[in-house]
Parts: sequence; C-alpha cells; structure tokens
Amino acid sequence: MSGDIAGLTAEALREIARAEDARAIEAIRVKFFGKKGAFAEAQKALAALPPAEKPAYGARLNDARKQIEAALGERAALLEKAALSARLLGESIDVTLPGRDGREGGLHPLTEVSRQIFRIFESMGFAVFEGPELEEEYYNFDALNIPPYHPAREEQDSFYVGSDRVLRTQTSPMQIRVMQRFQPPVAAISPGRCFRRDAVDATHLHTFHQVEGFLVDKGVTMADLKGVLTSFAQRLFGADTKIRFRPDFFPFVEPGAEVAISCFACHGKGCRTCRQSGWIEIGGAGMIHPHVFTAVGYDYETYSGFAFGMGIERMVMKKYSVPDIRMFYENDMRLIGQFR
Ligand code: FA5
Repeated sequence: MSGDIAGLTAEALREIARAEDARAIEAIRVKFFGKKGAFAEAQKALAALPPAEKPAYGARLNDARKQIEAALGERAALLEKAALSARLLGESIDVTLPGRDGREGGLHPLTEVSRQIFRIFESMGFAVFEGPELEEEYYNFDALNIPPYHPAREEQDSFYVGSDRVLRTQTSPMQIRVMQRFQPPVAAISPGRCFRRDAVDATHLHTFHQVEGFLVDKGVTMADLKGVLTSFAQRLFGADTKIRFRPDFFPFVEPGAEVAISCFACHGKGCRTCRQSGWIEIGGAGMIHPHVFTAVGYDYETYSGFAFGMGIERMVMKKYSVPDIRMFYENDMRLIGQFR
C-alpha cells in the first residue's frame, strides 16, 4: 500500500511539472483530489485496513496530499507569472515612436506682427498702454475735438451702448487717457481692438485692430513724426521702405496726414499689391491739436506732439500679401500654418 502512495505522488508530480496552463493544473487537481479521484480511492483503502496499520498509512497519505497540493500551488503561480509576462510583452508600448499628431503650434500672424510692432516702438522708448474697448463717448469723441454735431462722428459709424458709451471706433481715446495721467515728456503706444459698423469686405471688418502712438515734448515737429514712422516702417517692412505723407483731415490733429509706405512688393514701381500706385496706405497721423492739449490740461504754447494710428490687419495683409482681411478670422490652418 505504501508503494502505491509513493507511485501516486511521483505520478502527480510528473504531471504537474508538465502542466502548461491553469486548465491542466485544474485537471490534475480533479484527477487526484476529486470525488472519484486517486486520493478518494486511497481513502477507501484506508478504511479497509486493519486498525493497527491505519495511523501510519493515514499519516503518509496526508503527507502525500500536502506535497502534491504544494506542487500544484507552486506550478499554478509560476504559470500565472509567465502568462502575465507574455501578455505584457505583447502589449508593450514603444515610447520612442514619434507621436501621431506631432504638428508644431505657432502664433497667429496678427499676434506675431503685433509683437514685432510693440518691440520696435519699445526699442524707441515708447511705453505700451492698453485701454477699455467699451469707451465713454467723451474719450472717443469729445476730448478728441469731435463735438456732437461733427460729421466725423457719422464717418465712423459706431456701436453705442446706452446713451453715452460706445465700443471704441479707434485707439485715439488712449491719447487722452494717458495724457491725463502723465505730464510731458511722454511717448506711448496703445494697441487694441476697435469696432465700427462698417460693411465687411476684403479690406473692412466690424472688429479690427489699431495701434495708436503719440509723443509730446517741447519742440516736437512733423519731422520727428516722419523720422519715427520711417524708422518703424523700415524695421517692419524692410530697410528700403519709404514713407509718404499726404494732407488728410482728422479733428484731433493739425496738420493731419495720410501715411503710406512704398510698396514692398514692387518697391514703388506699381503692382497688384499696391493697385499700381506704388504706395500702400497704413494709417493716419499728424500734430496733436491744441484743443486736445486743452482737454487734458497741457499748455499748447509750451508743448507740441505728434500722433499716429495704424490698422494692424491692413499692415499684416500688406506684409504677407494676404488678399482678404477676413482670412485672419477664418482660422483656416492652410493660411495660419504658413506663419510658423
Ligand atoms: C483713425 O482711426 C484715426 N484715429 C487715426 C489717427 C490717429 C489719425 C492719430 C491721426 C492721429 P482711420 O479711420 O483712417 O483713422 O483708421 C486708421 C486705420 O485703421 C486705417 O488706415 C485702416 O488701416 C484701419 N481701419 C479703419 N477701419 C477699418 C476697418 N473697418 N477694418 C479694418 N481696418 C480698418
């Protein structure tokens, strides 16, 4: 009988060692420890033994059971571990593979050129101020020498909010706000969004950006204005850029001028970009009107100053030959992606 137990144990251990997966382990467990298994048979044999032999046989049977159960447990754990490593190996991720969407981001052309504009003026000593988009009528018009009956109010068709506030039609009100805060000498630029009830087309938006600039000190002349704008234009558009002033009217400057730059596409010869004129208009400028100085409490006998206001979208259009101003706001990556 004892030989049977040894043989049974050896057979079980052999089968366990050969088991390749959890199902095989379970089959061995059933074969040896199931209701009709080898150990159930051995148990029956135990019952039939003479009483004197039972304890020793029972003890050996127990030892054999423990040994086989331990071997089953060990093998099951080993197989589980191997299965896990095989699965992990199959599922492994190559972290060195390039990402699926590796496109590089970039600044919007308006942001990019605005930053260039700020850097140029800052390097010339102009401070940057930002002001409210919802502006008091007083700052947008009255203080800028545009009284209520003035036709210039009609020219810049405005969005009114309530009876005395307006979405600013220009950045010029920032001249007033900054001059009220600081005594001369003062040199500042003020970029920002402006709003007009203009019909939208290839060169007009209802919401667009301007950059205002002005400088007040003793003895400032139109030559200073021309020098600053020439230097600005040459740095933004190219060293051979020329500036042209033509008389124009803005109530808050006297004299006033329309500012144009020589076409950077054809260098003044005439082409599609400049509509054959050789010149591209970028904004308005002039010497600050005495009425404006009076409104902010500056003495116009002592001080003089210049001011200018330019459209940012229009400058970017010209710089990059963008044919339609609406393209800046369509967020078409085919356009925006070119400026990275
Ligand atoms: C003005 O707004 C004056 N405040 C400029 C100024 C400042 C003159 C200081 C003198 C001294 P104007 O209305 O021309 O001027 O507008 C200036 C620029 O803003 C235009 O040359 C154009 O580039 C841009 N602009 C005007 N309206 C629009 C619009 N609807 N869409 C896009 N850009 C516009």
